[in-house]
Amino acid sequence: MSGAASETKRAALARRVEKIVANTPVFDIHTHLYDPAFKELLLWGIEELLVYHYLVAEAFRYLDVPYEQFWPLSRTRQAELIWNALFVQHSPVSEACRGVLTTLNLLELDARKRDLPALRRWFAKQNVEKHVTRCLELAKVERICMTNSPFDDLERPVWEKGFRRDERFVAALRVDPLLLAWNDTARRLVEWGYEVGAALSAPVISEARRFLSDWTKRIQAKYLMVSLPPDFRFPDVNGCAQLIEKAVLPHCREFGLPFALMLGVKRAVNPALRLAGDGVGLADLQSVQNLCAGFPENKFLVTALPRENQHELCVLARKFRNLHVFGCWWFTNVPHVVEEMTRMRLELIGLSVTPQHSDARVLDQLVYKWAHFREILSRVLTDKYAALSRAGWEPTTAEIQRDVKDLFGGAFEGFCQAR
Ligand code: FIX
Ligand code: ZN
Repeated sequence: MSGAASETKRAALARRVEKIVANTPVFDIHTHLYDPAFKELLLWGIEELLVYHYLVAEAFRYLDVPYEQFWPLSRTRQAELIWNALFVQHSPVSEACRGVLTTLNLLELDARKRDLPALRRWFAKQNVEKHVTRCLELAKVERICMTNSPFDDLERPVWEKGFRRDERFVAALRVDPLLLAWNDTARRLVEWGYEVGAALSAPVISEARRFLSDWTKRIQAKYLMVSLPPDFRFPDVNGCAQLIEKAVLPHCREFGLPFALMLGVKRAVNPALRLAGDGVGLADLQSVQNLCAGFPENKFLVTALPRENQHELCVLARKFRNLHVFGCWWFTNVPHVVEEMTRMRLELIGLSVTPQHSDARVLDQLVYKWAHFREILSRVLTDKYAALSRAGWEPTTAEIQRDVKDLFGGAFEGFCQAR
C-alpha cells in the first residue's frame, strides 16, 4: 500500500475508533459521588470544582497564606483564592486545572473572560436533579459506584432511615476504619450493638462479619473496598491482616463479592493540607500475590498509586485470574501516565482490565475525567488495531464496539459475576 493510501486507511480507522469510544456508555467503578437522596453529600458546581483537593494542593504551591488561615475561610473565598492562583495568575496547564476548563466548556460555559462571578451565577440557576442527568449524559456514564462508609456520621443515618435508590448509583462498602483503626472502630461497633472488643477472638470476628453482612445487605454492596498504605503486608500478625483473612475474605466468599484494594497511599504526609495532604509510596505487590494465591476463591480488584508498581501489577494479573486491575488512580491520572499505563495494560493483559475509573468527588468532574480518558483510549486503541491490521487482522466495527464495552465496565461485570 502507498504511503498516502495507508494514511487514509489509518485516518478512517481513527475516526471509527473515536466514534465508538465517544459513544460507548461507561460504568464508572469508583467515585466519591452520592445518590442524590444523600442531598448535600453529593457535591457539584463551580465552588466544589475549585476547592477539589487536587487543586488545593496545587494552589498552595503559589499561595502564601498560612494553611491555618485558609481553612476557616468560606468556601467561596477559598475558591476565589484558588481561581486567582491557578487560573488568573498562571496558565492552568495541570491536568486538574485543565479538567475544570474541559467541564465548563462541555457544559457550554465560556471561561475565556476569566469571569468567576458569571460562572457562579450560571451554576446557581441549576437544578440538582437535572444537573445530575446532564453531567451523566455529557460524560456518557450510565452507572456509578459510590464509596459508602457506615463510619461516616453524615452518610450512615441516610442508609439507616432508608430511601428510594436511584439505580444509576451503585453502592460499594468502604471498610478502611475497620481494617486500619480497629481499636477505635471496635468501640463504635459496640455502640451499634455488635459484641466486639480489642482482641480478635473467634466470637469477635464473627460479630465483625455480622456487621459486614448487615451493611452489605443494607446498601446492596457491589464490592468491599479499602485504601492501604505502602507498609501494608499480607500475611501479617497485625489487626489489619487478621481482619482481612478472618472477616473480610470469608465474608466476600459468602456473598460472592470482590474485595478492592487501592494500594500505595501515604496518608497525611502534610496534615496541614487536610484531604490534599496525602502522598504516595511503593506498594508491596508480593502481598497481592499472597492474597491471590492463598485465596483462589476470592476475587481482588486492585489499583496501585505508584507509577513504579504498574508493570508488576500487570504481570501478576497474567498469573491470577482472580485479580482484576482497574483505574489510573489519583496521581497516575495525568495524561502522560494514563497513556503509558493503558498501553502497557493492553499489551500485557489485553482487554481483561478496567483501564479507568473517575474517582470523581464532584459530579461535574465526570464530564472532564471521561472526556480526557476517551481521548487517550481512542489513540491507544487506534494504534493497537492499526498494528493488528498490519499483521493481517482487520477488526470489524462490532468487534471494536465489543472491546470498548469490555473496557468501560463489561470486563468488570464479567469479573464480578465469575464464580
Ligand atoms: O482512597 C480513595 O478512595 C482516594 O481516591 C481518596 O482518598 C482521594 O482523596 C481521592 O480523591 C483521590 O482521587
Ligand atoms: Zn477514591
